[in-house]
Amino acid sequence: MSPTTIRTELSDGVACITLNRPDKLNAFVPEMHAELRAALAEAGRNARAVFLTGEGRGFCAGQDLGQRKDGPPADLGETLHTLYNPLIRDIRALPLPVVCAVNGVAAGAGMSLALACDIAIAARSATFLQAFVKIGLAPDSGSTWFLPKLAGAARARGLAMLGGKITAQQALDWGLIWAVADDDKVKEDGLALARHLAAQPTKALAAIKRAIDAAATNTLDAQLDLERDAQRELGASVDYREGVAAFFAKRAPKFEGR
Ligand code: LHQ
Repeated sequence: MSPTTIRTELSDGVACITLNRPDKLNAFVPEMHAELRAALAEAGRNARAVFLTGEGRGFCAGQDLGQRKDGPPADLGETLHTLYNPLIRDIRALPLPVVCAVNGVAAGAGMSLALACDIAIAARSATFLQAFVKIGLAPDSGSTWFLPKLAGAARARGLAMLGGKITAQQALDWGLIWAVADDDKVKEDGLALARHLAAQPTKALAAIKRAIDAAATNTLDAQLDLERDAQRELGASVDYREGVAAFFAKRAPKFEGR
């Protein structure tokens, strides 16, 4: 059955995923979680990079609050446990680079989603906000982990406690994202980055992703061991052989992701 809350397309080794609830600034509903996770799993089988963006003027406004305003209070811990946390874990565990083009506002868990991606590029007019505190919540979906690591504790506290918007340029200056692009170029540029990555040594990219994540909690000793083990594996890869051969032949390498 085709998805209803996202659009997907596979081209040039890139799984392109577009969040597609533009009227709600692509806010999350359970179907979107399920469809997004299925698309990531599919990418893991068929693609060499993922490109994620939003339809319309927003990237993602976090949880769809319309689903939360009536009825008895939901167990939000359960929502995180069953929907958001698995999604963030899937992104980090996927052995492929995930590039996101933040085409507009990224709020609440929508901002967490952008932070969870490997490379985030944002439209000049995009904004980022930790909207949680404005509705009586604390940041989730990894934001309390990503923010202090990327931007430092002072900025993390300010963003989370004040809940104010920052611009794409500020997000760049604070180390939250990789680049800013003109609004009409952000998707094109993001897709070009994803296409570039899809033609790179996929196993090496996966090892880089794993190693940088592990560095967040490892000692230097443990990290040196991890680097040794990863390099041992990569040294036996087809792409390493190709990379070295291409270097000496003074030609561009043709990496196969093996
Ligand atoms: C929305 C939403 C939205 C529904 C805009 N829901 N309709 C996890 C565990 C479980 C539960 C709780 O949450 C979490 C994680 C979270 O993500 S908590 C944080 C949830 N998100 C927010 O609090 C953000 C709420 N949205 C906003 O503050 C603003 O909409 C932002 C700053 C994102 C954009 O502002 P504007 O550009 O001024 O747009 P707008 O407010 O006019 O929104 C456009 C439409 O989208 C509007 O609908 P309408 O029918 O009036 O045109 C909004 O109601 C709708 N929308 N966010 N999260």
